[in-house]
Amino acid sequence: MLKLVIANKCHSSWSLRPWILLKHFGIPFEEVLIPFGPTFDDPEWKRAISSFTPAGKVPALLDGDIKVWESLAIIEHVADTRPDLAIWPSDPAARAFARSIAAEMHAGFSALRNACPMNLGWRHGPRDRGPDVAADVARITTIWREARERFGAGGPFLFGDFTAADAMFAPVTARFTTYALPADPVSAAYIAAVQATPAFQSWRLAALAEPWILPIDEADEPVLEDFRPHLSRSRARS
Ligand SMILES: N[C@@H](CCC(=O)N[C@@H](CS)C(=O)NCC(=O)O)C(=O)O
Repeated sequence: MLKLVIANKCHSSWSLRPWILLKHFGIPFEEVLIPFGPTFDDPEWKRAISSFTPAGKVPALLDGDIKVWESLAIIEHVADTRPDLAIWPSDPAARAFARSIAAEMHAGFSALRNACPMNLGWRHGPRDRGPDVAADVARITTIWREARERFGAGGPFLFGDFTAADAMFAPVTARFTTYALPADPVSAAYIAAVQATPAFQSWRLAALAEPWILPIDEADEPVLEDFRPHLSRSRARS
């Protein structure tokens, strides 16, 4: 059986990408969750994952003796090994668009990723997060609108049915929710559709039950809603 190595569900956005894909498509896998240490470069955490991946980051996939790392490479490996599943759209134009935006996500949007780390545990209010974040948000919502308009007629996702591209953007939808980022109506409906999937819901529930706090991912700003009230946290409360 496939083995997927991930970290904290509340915080590990890259882990969510292949995880939601495998879950959504009903592909059986064993989950190995190795909680982060106090920092991302914690030596004990690095040691714990080093047997699974030479890159020292999660996610990683073990398919028998084959090791795959990098979220997009894992998704491609799964797509290669399961040609019976429509993991990428079948129409060539849709497929090309899907691959391009998945790669754009994998390589980019660092302003948004740095300023608004995924944290499913809290919800913050809207605020000006600077021009670089605004540019990332504008590009992401443009991608979502274009995909929905050109290819999305068959369902609520970017290409109608849920595909690898939706898996790549799933953690981004969480950032829109956590940080109240501005979303036009098409983007807001898309965010809601991703977050309503049983796979996303089950990730979120598990995330909220986690006992771990990751200080470097807790934004230092007022909290509108705390979804993990059982954890005692001192920072960022209004
Ligand atoms: N480009 C990588 C990014 C992986 C990544 O940065 N993962 C984070 C967790 S969400 C990590 O392992 N951080 C530990 C570190 O940077 O040392 C991918 O697509 O898988």
